[in-house]
Order: sequence, then structure tokens, then C-alpha cells
Amino acid sequence: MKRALITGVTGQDGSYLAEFLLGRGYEVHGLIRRASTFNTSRIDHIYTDPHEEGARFFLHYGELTDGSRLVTLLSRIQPDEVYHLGAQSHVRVSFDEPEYTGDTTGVGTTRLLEAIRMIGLDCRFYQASSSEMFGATPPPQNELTPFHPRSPYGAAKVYGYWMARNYREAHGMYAVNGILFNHESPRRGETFVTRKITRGVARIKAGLEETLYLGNLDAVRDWGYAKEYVEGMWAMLQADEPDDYVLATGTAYTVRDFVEIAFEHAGLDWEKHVRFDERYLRPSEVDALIGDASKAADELGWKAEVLTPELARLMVDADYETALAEVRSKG
Ligand code: NAP
Ligand code: G4F
Repeated sequence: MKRALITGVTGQDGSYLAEFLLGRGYEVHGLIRRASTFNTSRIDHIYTDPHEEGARFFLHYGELTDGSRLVTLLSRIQPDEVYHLGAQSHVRVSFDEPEYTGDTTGVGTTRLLEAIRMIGLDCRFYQASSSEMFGATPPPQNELTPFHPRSPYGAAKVYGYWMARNYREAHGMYAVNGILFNHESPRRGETFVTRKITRGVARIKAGLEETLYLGNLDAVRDWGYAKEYVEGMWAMLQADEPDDYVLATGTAYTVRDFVEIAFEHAGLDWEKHVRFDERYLRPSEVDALIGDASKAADELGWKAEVLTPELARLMVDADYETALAEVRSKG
């Protein structure tokens, strides 16, 4: 039985990846942060008591800032595949917390790679790189496009990208970069723009709220469905040779387009409900990200099927169910 370790297992992608790997017969280990409240809502449905016979999903406390803990865990778990998804992943927040973002999102990658090297673990390593690394470089962007990050988050991801490549080149490690364009789902964090919009639409339709405050509506993004993207991560680690791949839909929508699609699906007029709030602007913006994933299609057979309009609608539907449940619970 193959064994995988996922950092960031409590996040959007980590939860879909854990499901996917369990479905393929893996034993899955996840790193979680100790918190005073429960932070496992995205994985509660796949959790099994480790005392149960045949349990294949295990959680371990750990932190990307704690290198010695990573050494201990890796040497105890001995994974065949390590999916490094843990990060402070919010671009706007990275301007407020640049040092913390560098420490976790950037140096966290080095701590994990170095832990693998120190214990001589023979495993395959996936680095969650990001289209945010392209930043100001105009689209379409592919694996050969120069990086020009526009945020502390983007800069930290560029560092992580080069550390993964360096461990591949210097130490012969099987380390790959998945350069993923924006991918969303009903499990997306509530402060990323797509989920903020679909949740806002659902709550307005359910009568729980009236107004949705947003920042820059002109930014262009290439939004795909997270559930499909985790399959691409796995495919990268099954290739004969380690390499770097872009995953994207290749389509382009503005934030305004996403707003229109989401409100229209709910039968609402967005202009009656959306207001501008400058607090959601960034000191430097990434104007347009549109990916060219032809290398992943040719070499891995991976292709995005769910495109932005369908994604927006399925997210609105999921959020509306939740909003209605809240209305019912209030009597
Ligand atoms: P997410 O929902 O924000 O999840 C981030 C995960 O990292 C959570 O499990 C979080 O734990 C964990 N984490 C944060 N800081 C940590 C720390 N110091 N130590 C240990 N764990 C920590 O992100 P996502 O959307 O699933 O994205 C997964 C990865 O792909 C991230 O590295 C992200 O930067 C990258 N990425 C995402 C996209 C996208 O569009 N979603 C695109 C390109 C790249 P808590 O639950 O405790 O907060
Ligand atoms: O949803 P966002 O916060 O995502 P962003 O900045 O593109 O980053 C996401 O995708 C990256 C891949 O390219 C990941 F690496 C990263 O971890 C994260 O998952 O913002 C998208 C756009 C931006 O241009 C932002 O300025 O939406 C614009 N926007 C407009 N109003 C807003 C808002 N973004 C947020 N979060 N909140 C708003 O109210």
C-alpha cells in the first residue's frame, strides 16, 4: 500500500486530495496545526478512528515553522509521496503579514525538503507552486514564462519553486512544481473572491444579507475546479521523470464576469447589491492570469473539464443550501 503525507490537509486542496488518494487505496497522513478550536471541518467526513481496524487516514500535529517536528514525522511515517500544500495562501493578507508569509509559505518548503534530505527518505515531493508567481508578466503563461511576483505571497512561492528545483538538481530528489492557476470549490476559504461572491449571493437570496462589498472587479483570472486539480497533482508524481507543470483551464473571466454569472444564477441583479470597498484593493495587483496547460495535457493526459460559469453555479447552489439551513435553524 502506498503511503502519502499531505501538509495543508485541512485546506481546500488538501481535503480533496486526501479523498482522492484514499479512493486510490493509499494510506494517507495529514499534518494539522494545533488550535484551541476544531479546524478539521473539510475532512471530518473522511476521518476514521485510528483504533478501527483498516483505518487508512491519520492526522498528526505539526507546523511548517517547526523543522525538527517535520524530521520526526517524516522519519516515523516514511511516506512514498509528500504533497506540500500547507501555506499562508491569502495574497491580500500577505501584504499585512509579509514576514510570517515568507516563513511559512517560503521557508516552510525548505524545512520540509531539508527534513527529507537529512533522514535520507526516498520519496516523491510535490510543491504547490502558483500562477501568482507570474504576477505582472502578461498572459498566456506557461512553464517557460518568466516570474514577476507582485505580492509577498508570490515572492515566497517563487522561493519555494526554486528550492524544489534546487533539491531536484543538487540532490537528485524527485521534486516537482505544480504551477496551479486559481481553482475553487464549495470548500474554498470564504475570503477568496469567488467564494465570497457565491456565499454573498446565496445569503442575499436567502434574505440573510443585503450587500456584498468587493474591491477590484477588473482583474482577470482563470478559475477551475479544485476537485479536478488534485488529480493533476497526483499525475505529476506518477510521471517517469520529475518535471514542472501548469494546470489551468485556459479561459479568462473578470471578477465582474464572475459576479454577473453568480447573481444571474440566483435570479438577482448584481448592481443592486454590490458595493465597492477600497480595503479589498492590494498595494500591487496581478491584472491577468490565463494559463496554458498544454504540457500537462500532452504528457499527463490532464485537462480541466469544469469551466468558470459551471463552477460559479455549482458554488452558488452549495452556498444556497447552507444559507437555507441557517434560515431554517433560526425558525
Ligand atoms: P488553503 O485552503 O488556504 O489551505 C492552506 C492549508 O495550509 C491549511 O490546511 C492550513 O491549515 C495550512 N497551513 C497554513 N499555515 C500553516 C503552517 N504554518 N503550518 C502548517 N500548516 C499550515 O489553501 P488551498 O487553496 O487549499 O491551496 C493549497 C496550496 O496550493 C497552498 O500552498 C496554496 O498557496 C497553493 N495554491 C493554491 C491555489 C488556489 O487557487 N487554491 C493556486 C495555486 C497554488 P489551517 O486549516 O489550520 O489554516
Ligand atoms: O480570490 P483572490 O483573493 O485570489 P488570488 O489573489 O488570485 O490568489 C489565489 O490564487 C492564487 C493562484 O493564482 C493562489 F496562489 C493563491 O493562494 C490564492 O488561492 O483574488 C482574486 C482577484 C484579485 O485580483 C483581487 O484583487 O479578486 C480581486 N478581488 C476583488 N474584490 C478580491 C475582492 N479578492 C478578495 N479576496 N476579496 C475581495 O473582496
